[in-house]
This record gives sequence, structure tokens and C-alpha cells, in this order.
Amino acid sequence: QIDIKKLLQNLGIEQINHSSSTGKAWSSSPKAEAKVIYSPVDGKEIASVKFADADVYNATIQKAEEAFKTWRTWPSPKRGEVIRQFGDALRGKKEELGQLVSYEMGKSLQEGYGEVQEMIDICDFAVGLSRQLYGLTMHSERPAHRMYEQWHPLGVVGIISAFNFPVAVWAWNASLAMVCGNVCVWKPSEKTPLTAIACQHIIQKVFEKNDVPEGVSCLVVGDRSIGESMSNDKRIPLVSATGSTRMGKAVGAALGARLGRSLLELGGNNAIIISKDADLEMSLVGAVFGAVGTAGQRCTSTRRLIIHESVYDNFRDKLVKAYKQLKIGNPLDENNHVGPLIDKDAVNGYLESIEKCKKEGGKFVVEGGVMEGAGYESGCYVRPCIAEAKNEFEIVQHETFAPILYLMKYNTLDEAIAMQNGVPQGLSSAIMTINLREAEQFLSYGGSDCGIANVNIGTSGAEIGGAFGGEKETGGGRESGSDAWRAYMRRQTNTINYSDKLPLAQGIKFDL
Ligand code: UN1
Repeated sequence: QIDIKKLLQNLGIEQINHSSSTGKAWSSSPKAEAKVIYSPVDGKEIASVKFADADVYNATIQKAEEAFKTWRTWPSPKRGEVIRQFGDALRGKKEELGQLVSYEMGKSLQEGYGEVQEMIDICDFAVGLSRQLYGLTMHSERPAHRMYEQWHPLGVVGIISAFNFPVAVWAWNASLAMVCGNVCVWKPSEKTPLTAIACQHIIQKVFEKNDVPEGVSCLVVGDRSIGESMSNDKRIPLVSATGSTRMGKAVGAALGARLGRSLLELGGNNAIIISKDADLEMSLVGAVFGAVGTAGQRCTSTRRLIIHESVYDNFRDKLVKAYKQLKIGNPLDENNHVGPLIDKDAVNGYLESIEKCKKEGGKFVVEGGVMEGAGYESGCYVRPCIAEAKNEFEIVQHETFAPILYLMKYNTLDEAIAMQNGVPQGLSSAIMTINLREAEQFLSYGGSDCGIANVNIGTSGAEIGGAFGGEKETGGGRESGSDAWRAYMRRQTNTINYSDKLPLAQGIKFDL
């Protein structure tokens, strides 16, 4: 059980009645109506928040633009120092923030803590990065000329995040964008605004202590109209959006039309290939965690298992046995494996997908259904289920954000790879094998076509150090580690002539 009033208080939340913040300052339109946020855990009201309108949105972007003029003059390692302190503040609030993530979103407490840990990790990464925003130098073809490139911040970065990782994905974007010298405007999912409000309070206190200009980290709580405004707003050179492919196509089209930049991290349809040479015990843990963790609501969740025919029956039976042991219930109780879906719409989507799968000929070896009775009052708890299906089923080609796992059989590895790649999405993929030839083929140019390809690890639970994102309908963006920071900066090539002549490139003669 959770004392939500106390939890919000411990997180320093004073401002739930306003929709927008530029740091210390909070505001909302006097006309804004209050929206009640319910927890999927117990169906109870957490708090009511206000959604921003166009006026509040505009004022926020204006403040962000002003802040950028100062923030970009701060040396990057000094910006990194502020992010270091933000990471420390998160360490101090890990328990409380993790609990609120769990209660507002419905993921297990362990995963709530894990999500805050991802925020801490990316802050550490960003601190190091603040001294490493490297550009290349190159040799000029002209005498006494020097060439190099440098990376400058873009300006206002819009961040649209999804309910399933309500805080970590913002931190991936914001911590990198801010050490790079950008200012951020965050539109969190309208389903999980409270964790966003909590984060804004935590970062604001650190910013205040360091005299960071008002407007470097902004929050706008609102519905999709805010996302649309951001996408069409010429004052925002980059919008980073995480969510459904449908949303991403709209954001990408709006940004494309004004030749702005978008960084898209959209749906996945992730498969694990279980080879004849797989360690089946290990595969079992990877597959079950991947499929039921976060109640199947990660973009990296395992949705398909492509199993070699020689181990198919054996592995299916192991899965069925493992699913029987799953405890479904309050995610704050650490004995439970599976928490609720985010809301009743998600439950309906889950039920519809099961029906569609059956219509197309899918055979359920573990049946789904909505949980009823004590502890399930919110109506959001569902049974993780497993269907034997075909890759070409329409429903299998589609990402359902729920714990439905599809099993299919293969004979040759080429066939398995073709199935793995034979979906519109391209986020995460994995092969379970101790056979080097198979592993290398899977990772080669002819192997997985996804942004993430793992060997002997499931599809979910990526570390922050790697670039995160995927191909095809996943949107092509990369966030988090490696050189993903470049997306938040503009590259400038500089040529300096330190001679007293003006030779032209390509040997062109031009005499006056
Ligand atoms: C997401 O679901 O949008 O790799 C992000 C993972 C997590 C992040 C998932 N580290 O599963």
C-alpha cells in the first residue's frame, strides 16, 4: 500500500495545479480544466492536473528561447557539472520516484527503480560526454589553411515521451541535449504526468542552486494538441518523439514539411530466435521476462519466438509451465511478476488482438483474459498469454502493447532470419545459440535488420551506453549512448586561411 499524499510530498511536489513549468515558475491557463489521473494499480485517483492550452505553450517556448541565449554560453563541462548534481539528486530520490513510476504507470517496483537507475546512468554518461563533444580535424588541400569541424547546440529541443517509460526516456534526451547546450521542452504522456511533474521539481531545485537560467528545462503537461504544436513550431529545430508508429508518422511528416529534424523511437515487433543449439534454460528466462516484463508494454518487449522445430515442443511446454507460475497483481508487491496494463483502453486492445489472432487461426496454448476479484479492481490486470501463430498473420505483423506472445517454428536459420525481419518494425532482436556460426550470421549484413541485435540475451533491457533505436517503422532515430548526442547538435565545418594569398579549392583560377 502506498500513501500517495506523502509520496508526492517527499518528492517535493508543490505544483500539481499548473500545467507548465519553465523551472521555478509554474503557470496554467485560468480556463484549463482539471484532469483526474487514476492509478492502474488500484484504480484510485492519484491527483488532478491541468492541461496546457496554446497561450501557456507559447509563453513556455518563448522563455525557453530566451534561456538558450545564455545557456549556450556556459562551457559544456560546467553544464555537465549541473547534470552531475541532477544525477545525485536522482540517487537521493530513487526510492520515491521509483515508487511513483510504479504506482502511476503500473510497472513492477523493481522496474520502477530500474527506470530511475537508467536516468542516473545517463546523467553519468552525459557528464563524461560534456568534455568529449568531439569534432574531427582534416587536412586542407590548400597551403596554409586549416580545416576542422565543431558541434554547436540546436536551440529548443522538444521531447515527447510515452507512458511506458515515463521518466527514463526524457532523461536520455534531456541530459544529452542539455550538456550539448540546448534547452528542453518536455511533453510527457498525458497518462503519466505526475512522474514528469516530480522530475521537473527535482531538476528545478538543482538548477536553482546553480543559477541555471529559467527556461533551460521546461515541462508542458497536455494532450496531443501540444505535440502537434511542437511538431509545427519553427522555433523548435528538433523534436524527439517516443511512442506509437502512428504518432511518429504524424510528427515526422510535420517536421519533414518544415525541414526540421525529428528523432523517432517508435514501435517494435521484437523476436527471439531459439536455435537448436540454444541453452534452453537461459532462453526461457529471457523469453518470459521479455514477454511479460512491464506487462508487455516495452517497445523492446518480446512479441515473437521463432523456435527451431527440433526443440519446439520441448520449449513450448517449458513456457506453458513457466507461465503457470506467474503471479499477477499489485506491482508494488515484489512477489508479483506482472502488473496491470496502463488503462482500460489498453485492456480492450489486448482483448481485440486475442480475438483477431483466433480468427486468423492462432491456437492459444496459454489463454488470456481479464483478471477479476480482490486486488484487480482497477480492471487493468490481464493474463499473459501465448498463441501458436504464423508470421504472416495480420495481427502478428502489428505491435499490440500487451503480454501476448506468438510462437512459430522454423527449419533453417535463413528461414528464421527471414521471419525475424519479415515485419514492418525493426527495433530489437535476439538469437539464443551457443553456435558461433549461427550467432555471427545473425549479426552480419545478411542477418537481423534491427537497430538492436543480441546474442544470448533477450530483446528488452538495453543498457544506456549503446545507441538505442531501430529501423523501418521504428523510425530510424538513435537515443541514449554511443554518439547519439550528435542528433542534438549542428555540425559546422570551418576553414581558416592563415596565408596572405587566396587560393581557391579545386585549383580554380580567378584573377582580378
Ligand atoms: C522503451 O520501451 O521505450 O531496453 C524503452 C529496454 C529499456 C528501454 C525501453 N532500457 O527495454
